[in-house]
Amino acid sequence: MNAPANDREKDLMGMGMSRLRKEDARFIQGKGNYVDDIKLPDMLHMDIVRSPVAHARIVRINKEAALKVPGVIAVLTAQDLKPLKLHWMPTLAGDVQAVLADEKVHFQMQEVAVVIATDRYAAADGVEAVEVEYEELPVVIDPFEALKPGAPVIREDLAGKSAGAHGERYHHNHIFTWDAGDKAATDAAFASAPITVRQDMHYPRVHPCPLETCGAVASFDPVRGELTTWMTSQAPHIVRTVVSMLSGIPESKVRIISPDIGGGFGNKVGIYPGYVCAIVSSIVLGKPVKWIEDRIENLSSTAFARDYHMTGELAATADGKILALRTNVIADHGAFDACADPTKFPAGMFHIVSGSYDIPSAYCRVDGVYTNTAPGGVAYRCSFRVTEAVYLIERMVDVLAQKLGMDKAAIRSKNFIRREQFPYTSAFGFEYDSGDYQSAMDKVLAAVDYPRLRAEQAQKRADPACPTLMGIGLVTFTEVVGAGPSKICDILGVGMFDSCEIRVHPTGSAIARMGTISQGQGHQTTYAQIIATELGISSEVIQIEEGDTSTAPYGLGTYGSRSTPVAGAAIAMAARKIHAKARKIAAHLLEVSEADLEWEIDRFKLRGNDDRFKTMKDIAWAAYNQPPAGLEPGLEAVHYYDPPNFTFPFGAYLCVVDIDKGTGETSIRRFYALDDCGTRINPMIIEGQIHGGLTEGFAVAMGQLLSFDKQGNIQGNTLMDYFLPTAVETPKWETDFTVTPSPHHPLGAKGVAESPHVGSIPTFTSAMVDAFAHLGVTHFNMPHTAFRMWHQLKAVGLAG
Ligand code: MCN
Ligand code: CUN
Repeated sequence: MNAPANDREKDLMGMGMSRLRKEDARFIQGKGNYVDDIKLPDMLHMDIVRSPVAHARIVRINKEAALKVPGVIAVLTAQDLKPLKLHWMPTLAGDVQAVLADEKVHFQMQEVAVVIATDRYAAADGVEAVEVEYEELPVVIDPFEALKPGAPVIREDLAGKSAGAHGERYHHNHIFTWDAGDKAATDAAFASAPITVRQDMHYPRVHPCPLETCGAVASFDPVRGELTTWMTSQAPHIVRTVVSMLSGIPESKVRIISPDIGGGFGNKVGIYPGYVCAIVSSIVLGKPVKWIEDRIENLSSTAFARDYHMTGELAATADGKILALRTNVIADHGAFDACADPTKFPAGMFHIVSGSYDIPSAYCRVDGVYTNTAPGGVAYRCSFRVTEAVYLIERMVDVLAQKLGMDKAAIRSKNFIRREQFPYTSAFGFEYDSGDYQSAMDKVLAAVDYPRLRAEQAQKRADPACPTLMGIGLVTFTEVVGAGPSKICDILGVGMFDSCEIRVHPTGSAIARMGTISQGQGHQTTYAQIIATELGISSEVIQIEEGDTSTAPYGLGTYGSRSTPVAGAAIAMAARKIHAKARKIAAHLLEVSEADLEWEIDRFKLRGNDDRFKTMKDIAWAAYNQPPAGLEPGLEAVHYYDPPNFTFPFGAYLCVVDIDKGTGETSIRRFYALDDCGTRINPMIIEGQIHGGLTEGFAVAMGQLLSFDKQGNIQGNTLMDYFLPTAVETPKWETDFTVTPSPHHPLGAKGVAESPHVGSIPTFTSAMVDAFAHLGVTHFNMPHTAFRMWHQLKAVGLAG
């Protein structure tokens, strides 16, 4: 009981400790519980008929042959959903999307009909037997073509609508125009600036490609009128709200459960037709219905990421001080605007595009466009278009440095927001909470001996016999995560707060429930660490439960690295409510006044007296047994936390590449990543998140791509083509950190999970382009595959 403070602290396994992952015990023994592990009595299986063409009228659908397939129970089309008014559904972006194609298909692999059968194989045979006659229409896959006057009309359902959810539409394939910043001031700064640079770039269409695809098991109980659905959702509560609104079933009778999720990465934020069809099928047939998509379906039809055609411009003085930033984006959103952004921000947080730099004037504009491609535009390990924004500004700073003949590090130093300028309001109105960019970059440059690397590069450039081109990439990024303050961030009107409920049991263990849901981030481990430190209860006896709308308080889910900034704060605040009550109980038990008590690790003690104390365990027992007069029994609390601001994690990354002059093969010689996420809850988990994010960044920069041919056939939608790096291809990562706490977060913590992805992608491009910088190259687009590099080498007269 009276062990030394050091030992007691260690026993808690609280914040700051590299506690091993609690969830690994089940994952590494194959004991996880994923949606496809859910098996209910009498469960039916659903499979989806998808369009082979990208744009066509549906002339006829014949179900007869399918209904004769043994085991097939039903075939549903848009015609069957019409009487229920469920053939179209609202998207998170304020558009509508066909649940099943209604008279027309808009992209290849669009959902046309569903087949429900007694087993998965019969359902698939049924899908083969459904006959659909299509009358093909002209296809548009290029957003620039889509905006031309005579372009085919993609969304006939919107004919004549000159306004959408985000204002005016100036063309039948135009979705919205969104802008931020001060256009007049920015234009004026450009008109009088001594130096300007401009660069077009395409951030290609990629896909998060989680190992587990999307799926659901819907179970409607016609007797009780209750709907329970297990599904792969990063945001189960908002799904419950939407399902209730669409189906008319009271929200109290809808239960959404996200069990273990095999990776989300943004792919599992949206609401897909498959989920809706599984639910409708269960309601119609009165039996549980399971739908699990396959890999090709996942890559072809669920939310892609990016596909931003960006133009960046910087205005500067001759010695490299940036005066203004201007960007213009044409954003391909596919056939339905199904982006998952806070409702008021159709381009997400793209206006973080001024980055880590003190830029006096800035303006950005984004135009969303429909094409005959799959809907999406979700983030992929990125807080709502932050990846695109960081890519743009970091590329532009490099382009400017090149034009001025300045070093990449020097130009960044010259333009950094300095430590003493925080809190700093950007030209776009974001209030950056804290940062120290110069110290972060200096630490990285010293760690890799930057001057020596530059000397080596100069030597290699001077030697024509050198078989490789050496490139050095440097990026100093700022993210915006933790959406978000409810006053500006909502999803379909629900504010983006988050929540936590903690219940301490009589014997001093506890259970806590949150409105977030882990997809691999280790919340069961790290959330318990926060509570352990706040309450003095060992994290080993704190159970964490997420993802069940019937038990957890309402929360907005896990994406945009918001769990630590928002739910993490809710956890600390709920624990502090319990702490305050515990203090009252301790005072009562020790018969002293509350003011005479001090808190030490796991106990309240009489100030300065190590022998008179009550541990949290003693207090928990007393709470259920002899609470002071006037105090309710029990020891629990709920807290809903609405953050006052976002958090702004940052980092400095450096990459060294060697490109074979003959083949274009690239080797990542070194990758050094320094991250600052404020207070660190679990350093080991942070490191794991950073390794994962860097690996996904490597995948995007070096190989991932979804593209379309002229007929709208999707390319790259199998794992034969889509690049998922294994341990063989993945470089060795070196990680480092600084700690600049967030002043407004109760723990000083910022999010971290997406930083390595956001920061690494432009670092790879920076390094690849740097290898060619002495040959006059300023930019080329991703992915930097060997084949594309070989073309690049040829373009500058190398590679034979
Ligand atoms: N953490 C910490 N100290 C901090 C910040 C975070 O110890 N200062 C810990 C947290 O306690 C948590 C983890 O790091 O266990 C990530 O926290 P955070 O940065 O708050 O991000 P979220 O938990 O909200 O995770 C979401 C984020 C997103 S949006 C994507 S995309 C992504 C990512 O997480 N998807 C992932 N990492 C993933 N990792 C896995 N394995 N699988 C996914 O699908
Ligand atoms: Cu940003 S992809 Mo994550 O938000 O689920």
